Amino acid sequence: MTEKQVVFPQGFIWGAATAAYQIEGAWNEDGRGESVWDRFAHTPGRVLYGQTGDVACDHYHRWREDVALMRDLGLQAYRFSISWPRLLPEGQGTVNQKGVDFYSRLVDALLEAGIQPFVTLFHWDLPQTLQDAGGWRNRATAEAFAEYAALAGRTLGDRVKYWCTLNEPQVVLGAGHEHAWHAPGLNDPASVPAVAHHMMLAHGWGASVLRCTAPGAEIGIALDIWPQEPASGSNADARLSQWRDCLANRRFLDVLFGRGYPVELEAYYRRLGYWPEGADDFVKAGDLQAIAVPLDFLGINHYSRSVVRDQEARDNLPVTIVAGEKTDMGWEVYPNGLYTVLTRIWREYRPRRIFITENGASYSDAPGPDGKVHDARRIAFLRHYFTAAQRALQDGVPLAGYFVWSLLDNFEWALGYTQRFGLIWVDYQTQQRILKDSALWYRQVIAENGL
Ligand code: IFM
Repeated sequence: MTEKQVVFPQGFIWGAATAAYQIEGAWNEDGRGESVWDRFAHTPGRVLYGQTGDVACDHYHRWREDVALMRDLGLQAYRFSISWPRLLPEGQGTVNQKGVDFYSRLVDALLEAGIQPFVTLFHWDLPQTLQDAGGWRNRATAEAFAEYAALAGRTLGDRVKYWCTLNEPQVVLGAGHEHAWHAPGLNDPASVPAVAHHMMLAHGWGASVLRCTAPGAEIGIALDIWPQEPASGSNADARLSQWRDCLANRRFLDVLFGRGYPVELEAYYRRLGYWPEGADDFVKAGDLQAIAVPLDFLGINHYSRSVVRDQEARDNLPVTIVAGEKTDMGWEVYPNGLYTVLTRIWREYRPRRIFITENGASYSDAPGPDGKVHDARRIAFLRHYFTAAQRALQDGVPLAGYFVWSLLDNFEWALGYTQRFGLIWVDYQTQQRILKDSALWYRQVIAENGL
């Protein structure tokens, strides 16, 4: 197929994505409460070079300029997240009207620019007050999330049509509660199954209250799906890849699509004593139904794959292999993985629609002597991933849109500002923005609805 033939269906939505803590800054302005990421980043040794999201891209003050850039690119949609503690400084209870006003103005400006807002409610910045009370280990946090979702629906639901409840719960689980790489910085594997369940419950309850408070809303969740492929044809590698798929992907997909938790997952945690029986079981009557509330779309964040080999079978070799070309994150460039993910999810779960809610690459290309950013590797990356998505469309996958991660270079969590995913370069000293070559190229893709 020649590139010219890579066209997308009419009405396909092209967008870009960001998240509140990664771009907004203004961490303690206008009544915003503290989030777990403020606490984490302010704790020495947690984030590379001690960097924080205190200022980030200063989007809280520069949002008008950023919306103008989006309009200039011809973006049809913009996926951003609401900072929960900006709306509810304590996580529940008193509402911060200035926070509501900020997102309300942003939504109005987007709509005026012809850009559909896609709102994510939870992109990792849990209010610290809720964390102090136990965070996602507590069922009460899911209740607080439902209150927050209702508030967001009541205040923005008249204008925002597309909603994602949670972003990448797997990362909050593994990086945040098991390995302490992310906020809240816990090394508490025993909490993992309850934390996962309470996040799923928050999703289900949040989706249900949005249905009431934002009539006509299209509701989904954004999961990061990493295929776990076996390194060889051996049974040991196959078994390991299936288990890792269960831990990373199926634990969320199965329960969201009404199949309950994978039996092997439950048995594993029960054996470890992490999933109590009887009255102490954190799964209560009605929970699984609440979680499996029908969704309008599934959001898939996809970046790369893991190739795994069984360590016990082959002593001293690393479990995960990364071969071939890599981005600056060390993630393999493997566009076929996107095709595999899309067709597999469609085959096995039949979501009504799918959005690629994130895909992109970190490359550090900086402005050259001509003042421009020639990020040819990002263009090549996106070209190949777009082509893989279009192949999935041709095979019947109901893919409705594509959000490039990210609109702007931003705070890449524990890696601080060392990774640049943006279509737009950000100079963190001056806050100058420069459209990279990839942004100009993306503008053309959007205008032509294809390559
Ligand atoms: O920056 C993150 C984003 O917050 C969630 N998905 C992956 C991106 C790149 O690591």
